[in-house]
Amino acid sequence: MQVAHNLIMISNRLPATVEPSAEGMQLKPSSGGLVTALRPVLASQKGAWIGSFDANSGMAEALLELSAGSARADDTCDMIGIPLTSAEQHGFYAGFSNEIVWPLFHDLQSRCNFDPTYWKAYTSVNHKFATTIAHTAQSGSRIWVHDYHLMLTGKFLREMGLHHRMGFFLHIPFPPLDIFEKLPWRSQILRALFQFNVIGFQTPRDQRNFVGCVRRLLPEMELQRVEDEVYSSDGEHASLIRVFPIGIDYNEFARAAEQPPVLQRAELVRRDMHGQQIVLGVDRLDYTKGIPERLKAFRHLLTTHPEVHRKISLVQIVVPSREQIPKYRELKLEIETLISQINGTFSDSGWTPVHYIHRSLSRTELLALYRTADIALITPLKDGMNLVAKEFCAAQVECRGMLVLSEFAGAAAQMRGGAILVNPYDIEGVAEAVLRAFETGPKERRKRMLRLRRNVRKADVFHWCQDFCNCLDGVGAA
Ligand code: ADQ
Repeated sequence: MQVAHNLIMISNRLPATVEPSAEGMQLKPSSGGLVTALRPVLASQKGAWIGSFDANSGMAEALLELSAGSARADDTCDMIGIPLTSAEQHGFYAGFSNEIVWPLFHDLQSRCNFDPTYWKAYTSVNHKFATTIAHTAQSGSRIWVHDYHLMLTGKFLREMGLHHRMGFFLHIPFPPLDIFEKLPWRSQILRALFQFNVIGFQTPRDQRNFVGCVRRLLPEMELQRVEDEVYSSDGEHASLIRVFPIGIDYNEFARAAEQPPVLQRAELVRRDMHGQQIVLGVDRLDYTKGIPERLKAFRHLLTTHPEVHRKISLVQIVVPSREQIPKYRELKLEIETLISQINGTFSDSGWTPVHYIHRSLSRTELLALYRTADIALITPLKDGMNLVAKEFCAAQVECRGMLVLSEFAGAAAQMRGGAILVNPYDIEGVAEAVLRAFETGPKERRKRMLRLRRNVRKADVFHWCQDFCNCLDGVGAA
């Protein structure tokens, strides 16, 4: 018998990887922005999660064992996997999603590869997702589709006759008209999005950009703004276009940052840094995160302010990501060349200006760094939200750290009160901001961090999810 699911989440990837163990194949919960945010929410509801997996990964076996009760995952939701072949992953994921939509939506159109075969793969994989969703959904299920990989699923679901309440949330930015209109499939994508009852964005900037594109590219669409909400109708379907800034599980981060293993690890980090201020960068390996620009700013600081030598070090964590794509391999090389150049020029006995870690950290290691850092330097060229900025604040239980944040991160809209905002392209400006943070005294640091923490606590991930689900419940189904 099919289980009734109240909430069906759909994302490109299932939030787990598979690993062999003594008891057979096991699902291991994966890390990453979306997964980190949603896991606690699904655990508290009768939910299902639909996502793809690599058909060659052994995941199929693990999913079978899971349904037979012999494999374990830490999630309490049912997982329904969609196997994707290498060709599908190439065209749909690496191709359309990450060589077209990802760079374009981050305003980096020169990095796009508008290969028409990618569109075919994107369409066919979105259809495949819709087929599985239609099979899983029962009367009363709410369907919540996540992110840029799956923008066409709503259209296919309506064509399959589904009248459920369906929402879509875009985790990445939505670009302005002059960039979006470069997309050869711009109208098809906009029209498909309007099959969702709720279309959610991270910031007012993204909502504004989306509405601007619709006004120009779909003039038949009626749009009406009521305060922060925009209602749309094409005579057949009505949608609500709204901002839902994603949050984190604040209490969990703050609590975990107080645990003995984190304190011990933090103590070790402090001891190794010999009283220097720690500037921390934590990013997935991605050209949107502004890592080379940040390194150049740090180099500029060391060049123009020799008085900070031996008193400050940058710890740059880079989480491996999308390494099958050549541009990402080139970026890694660029980062490593810059770091060795900086260390080659400025290192002195007992002082290494840049510490570089290229791997995924354990939660304890990450929290210890968040807790110990004197300055978090988060300078994406553009970012939907940036959860690292929020996690850093939640883990700053002693309120000693300063946040230097890109004005182009979605998080800047909520955190401008306590953070020092910078233009990540302005190398001198970023260097000056780091110096300003370095020189800020404990009283001002505390005041700013308390304000930031209040903000992050109030708009946490539960608030985000509840808000989205309430909106979905409030709108009329199709
Ligand atoms: P991402 O681009 O993945 O997410 P981000 O929001 O910064 O970016 O989240 C990264 C996540 O990875 C954080 O939760 C962090 O804890 C984790 N992480 C980072 N470094 C790590 C390390 N070394 N080891 C282990 N874990 C690490 C996308 C969008 C963002 C948006 C999120 C959520 O691109 O703009 O904020 O979705 O909507």
